Amino acid sequence: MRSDGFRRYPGHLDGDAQRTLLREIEARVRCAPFYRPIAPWGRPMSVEMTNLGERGWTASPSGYAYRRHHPLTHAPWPAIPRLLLELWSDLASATVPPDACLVNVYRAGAKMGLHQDRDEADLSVPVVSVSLGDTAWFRLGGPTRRSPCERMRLESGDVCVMAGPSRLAFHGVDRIETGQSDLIPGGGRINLTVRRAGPVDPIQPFSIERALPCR
Ligand code: MD3
Ligand code: FE
Repeated sequence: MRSDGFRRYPGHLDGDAQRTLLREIEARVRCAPFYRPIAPWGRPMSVEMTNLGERGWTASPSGYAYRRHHPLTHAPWPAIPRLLLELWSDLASATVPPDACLVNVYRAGAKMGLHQDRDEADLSVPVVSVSLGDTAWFRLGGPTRRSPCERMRLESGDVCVMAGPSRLAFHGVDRIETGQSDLIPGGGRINLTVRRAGPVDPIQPFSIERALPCR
């Protein structure tokens, strides 16, 4: 158990829920195909991506940004499946709804270097992640690149919540371990991260001038 707000729920989604969610993702990917982003330093990433929701995380030679449209089709991203919205309300303890879901696909050999997630407008809102398919060797550190890392295997159906200080922890995926799940045809892993990317409206300050008189 970590004390930094990171929580893991091993096997939170059973086989039926995983298959249902995968089918919903596959249907949406037909409208918003996976693509391989070019990192700002010019090399294609080993992970393929697409997004769901109002905003989607994109990488390109001009940098990282949340965008409202798919960079190749220019269509708005498909909707976030209901199961993910329910996970968010059950686990994120956030007062705002999510507006983005990054979908990462790891085929054999794909990995993700150590990084922080800081492109969202409000970095205090938690992130909820769902793993499907092959097992990831995940590395979770702390607030600096040199913080000690904990290694864990993320398996199909596992859900993680990054709240509190862990929201800004460095993390990465070292490698994919095949043969642990037959969920994804041809093998591979899909990770879904449900997020609030856009600004969180401040509470409207109470104004006596605006208050309606009682009658
Ligand atoms: C810790 N994804 O999409 S999921 C990412 O497996 C990302 O695809 C990895 O890192 C993946 O940005 C890791 C677990 C995860 C997701 C978001 C986090 C851990 C996190 C955000 C902050 C801290
Ligand atoms: Fe990340």
